[in-house]
Amino acid sequence: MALLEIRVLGDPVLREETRPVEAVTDEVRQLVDDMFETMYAAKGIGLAAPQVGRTERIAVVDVDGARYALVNPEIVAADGKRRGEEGCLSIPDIYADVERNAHVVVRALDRDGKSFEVDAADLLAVCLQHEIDHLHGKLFVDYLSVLKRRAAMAKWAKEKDRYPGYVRTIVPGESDSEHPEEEL
Ligand code: GNR
Ligand code: NI
Repeated sequence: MALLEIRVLGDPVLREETRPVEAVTDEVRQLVDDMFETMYAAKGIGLAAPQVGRTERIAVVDVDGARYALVNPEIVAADGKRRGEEGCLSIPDIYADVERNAHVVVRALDRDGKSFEVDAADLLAVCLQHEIDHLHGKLFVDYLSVLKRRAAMAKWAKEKDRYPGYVRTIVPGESDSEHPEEEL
């Protein structure tokens, strides 16, 4: 297993369309395992391949113990509306309210290449939509109004200097805030 570097806003890989995985090989399983390790170390509830610089259509999530590796995930049903605060490991310390479907059904392949469906509500549904967006180059800040997006980008303009080369190195055990003094 290995910790992967997380790419932050400004890295073009976050804006790329991913390519479907043709076969769930040992290499794919290795990437899934490394993504889980990286997500846990970063204290995230989800992680998509572009966030670790990869263009395969792969994401992982763990929302309160509901843990899924998702290869080639797609939303097959969606309903309801829900607004909630989102954050992203690729846009550290920026948070904003986003409207999402309250309920989604997602179909994907698991780490054995077997098709499954997850019927999700609440935070798990939000996280799945957030990750699938990543797989299409879309970020939560894209949903903000012009004014809110401008405010978020002004804050990010200061934050981004902490990530030279758009790379964020995760240190296990380190606070998820990049500025621990701000937690006081
Ligand atoms: O850790 C994360 N928390 C989160 C909170 C609300 C909505 C979505 C998320 S996903 C995010 C991890 C991440 O950036 N995944 O791509
Ligand atoms: Ni994200």
